[in-house]
Amino acid sequence: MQIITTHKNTDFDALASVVAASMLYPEATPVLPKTLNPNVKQFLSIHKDIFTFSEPEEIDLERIRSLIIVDVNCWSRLDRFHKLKDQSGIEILLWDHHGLEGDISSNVQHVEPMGANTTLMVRELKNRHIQLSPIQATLLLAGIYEDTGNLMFPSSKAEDAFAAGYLLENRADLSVIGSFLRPAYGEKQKNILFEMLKNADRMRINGYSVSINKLKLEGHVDSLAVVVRMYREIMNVDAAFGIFSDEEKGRCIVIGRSAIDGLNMGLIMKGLGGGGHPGAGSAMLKSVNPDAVEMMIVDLIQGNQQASVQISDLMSFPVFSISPNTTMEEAAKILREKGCTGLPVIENGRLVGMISRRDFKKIKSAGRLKAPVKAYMSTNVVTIEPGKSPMQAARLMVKYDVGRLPVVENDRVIGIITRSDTMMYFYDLLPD
Ligand SMILES: [Mn+2]
Repeated sequence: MQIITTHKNTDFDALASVVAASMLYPEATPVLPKTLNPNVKQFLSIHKDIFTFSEPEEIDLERIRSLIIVDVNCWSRLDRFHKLKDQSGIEILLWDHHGLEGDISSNVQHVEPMGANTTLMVRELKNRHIQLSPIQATLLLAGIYEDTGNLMFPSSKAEDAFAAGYLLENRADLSVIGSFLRPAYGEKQKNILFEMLKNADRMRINGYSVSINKLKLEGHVDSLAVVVRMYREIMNVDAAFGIFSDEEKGRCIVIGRSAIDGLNMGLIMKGLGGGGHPGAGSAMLKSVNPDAVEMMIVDLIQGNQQASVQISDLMSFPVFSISPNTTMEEAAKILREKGCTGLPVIENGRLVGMISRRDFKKIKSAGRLKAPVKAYMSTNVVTIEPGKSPMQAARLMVKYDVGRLPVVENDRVIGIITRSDTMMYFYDLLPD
């Protein structure tokens, strides 16, 4: 017997992957976990006759010879089939798009980082010229849209868009997708969101705006991820976290959303023992207090930052500089020769100003070209430290309308970072 299955709390990507797998492996029995996301449940309740699945309890584990696992690579997230973990003689076929490593070792692997797992499977359906009905195409597209945030999450790949295009070609119905992907947001969720907004605050961690909200919750509430997503949008922060503690059960559910590339929510949640995507993730922690969780999150964001690209990786050095007594005439010549638009002015090793091409506009008569640089340089110099992130540099440049920042460490200028250096970083044009 061959079984197809996926992760608990099944979302559209997981459901679509199971359906796609049953087209690729028509002999196999598709099995859905008992816990489905509310909108998936709704979708299935009106498509009952079209998509049929078995329940884990109906399957005799002894008879399984082959297991096709989709959209997950972690045994503990399977419903009942995790019992097969250490059983030998079972063939495992894995289809997964999560970049983080899991604990399922497989005989056949279709694992590739992709915005949605459905994308991997649609590519295969297309290659094999397997016909799709409009309803199948609709479900598959819902899977892609959900996991890629309508192709807007930074984890989305060109392949996801190609697959989406292929499904639209096969008459996927966008209005159906719209009504099911519209989050299950009800009275309970609204009250939680209002509660969160009442004691909302934001902080800066490594240049990112972050809001961490702690809330006591009793019992189970569906769709907390939707609440956190809306909370992030309203707060307009780079990343938002909801720490929902259930004192009775002695546990915390942490849900995070990130709208920024440098802050990988999946990695942060992995650090808390959970998981997810760059844009969204969650974790469940037992017997910890919410304040400790908050501190862990702050630490993880700081750690996350240190691991990624820093200003010291992007800056140019050595730095050409001039002294405050250099004449404007000479400064102009140096700027021309070095092909740069500005230079730091340094006296006794200390940064005292910046002179840029813009400053020459202040010169009213040719005679003034003999004046020293210190008469025209700007003295409120915005600097940055080498350990900061490219995003922080970009923010300073926008805020102070400057095109370059001297990189200062222990009062010494050790490099300079320009607008084009940061641009190269954001567009991934860095030399290897
Ligand atoms: Mn997925």
